[in-house]
Amino acid sequence: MRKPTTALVSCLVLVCLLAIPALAGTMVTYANFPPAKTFPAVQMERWKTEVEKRTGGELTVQTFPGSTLLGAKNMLRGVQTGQADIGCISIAYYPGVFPLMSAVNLPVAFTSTEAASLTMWDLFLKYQPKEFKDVKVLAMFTSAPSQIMSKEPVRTLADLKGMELRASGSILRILNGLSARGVGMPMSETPEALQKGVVKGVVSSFDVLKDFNFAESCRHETIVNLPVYPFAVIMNKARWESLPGEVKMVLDDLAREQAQWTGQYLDNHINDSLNWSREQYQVEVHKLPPEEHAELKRLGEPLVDDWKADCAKAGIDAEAVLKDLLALQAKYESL
Ligand code: DTR
Repeated sequence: MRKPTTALVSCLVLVCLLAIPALAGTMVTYANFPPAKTFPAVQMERWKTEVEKRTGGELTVQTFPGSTLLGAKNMLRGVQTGQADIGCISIAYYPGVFPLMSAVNLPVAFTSTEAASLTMWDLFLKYQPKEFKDVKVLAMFTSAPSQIMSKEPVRTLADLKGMELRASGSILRILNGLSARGVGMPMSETPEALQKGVVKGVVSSFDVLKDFNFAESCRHETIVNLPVYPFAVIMNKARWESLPGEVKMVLDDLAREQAQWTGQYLDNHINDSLNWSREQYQVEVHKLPPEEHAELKRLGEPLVDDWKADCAKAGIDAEAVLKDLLALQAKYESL
């Protein structure tokens, strides 16, 4: 029998080596801007676990929380250009870029994150907005309703006068209407701004009291039920197209469940965070006089008009979107 030539053996070895990565499946990177403890990063880890399990390891996900791969403001561009395969964006940090889905940031008084997140997902599915045409959307979810967390007590709206508060999106405008001083910045820059005294408080959902330890400096919490913030998990389009069909199916099937899971997680976590802050730092929770809630509502109204004007410019039927948003909110909040 003839012995195999050295060239043939080398060829076989090369073929085997090239086959190993194919057998090991595909690895994708997933960037996130806030730290690992916060809810956008917690949902990212849950998504990774489920994806790896459901694809039998065919897709593995390498996660980068805390702006270690991309930060809050370069996330969108970074995913579009392939610096990361997947990224989590806060829609409110990109004014004017996502007119349709910004509807979810309007002052419509969501009381549940689960309901807000499912509403957002259904709205996205129905309208397939072209503002996301350059990326693949893998998941959507929202923050919980936004509240005031401050160093000094805010017992009535008059206490807000001149107070520098960190916010973003539609809430900035509401604050300015109240003669507070809204300072816009992503959540990932807020710990430093609070520590340096650039801001005297934060408007966000109560999860941040524990997850960023804001309860230590913000001992006063005021319930104002301002808007939720919408988030989207997006993937580089070409990278998405390169995935095997069965992997794509697993990711698509997971999307709605991920919205619901994240909403439920955050609804529970809000209570946990508030209880922890009471025990740890004896924070006080204030309620505004009832008539001041009506004032907050009045201040939110022009935002809806502005949003409608943005939609008109982008050729979006704002009335139809708002009608659907309110119907979905009513449906999910009554479950
Ligand atoms: N309130 C929004 C969203 C938000 C709420 N909790 C966190 C934690 C980490 C990042 C963002 C958020 C905001 O202020 O950006």
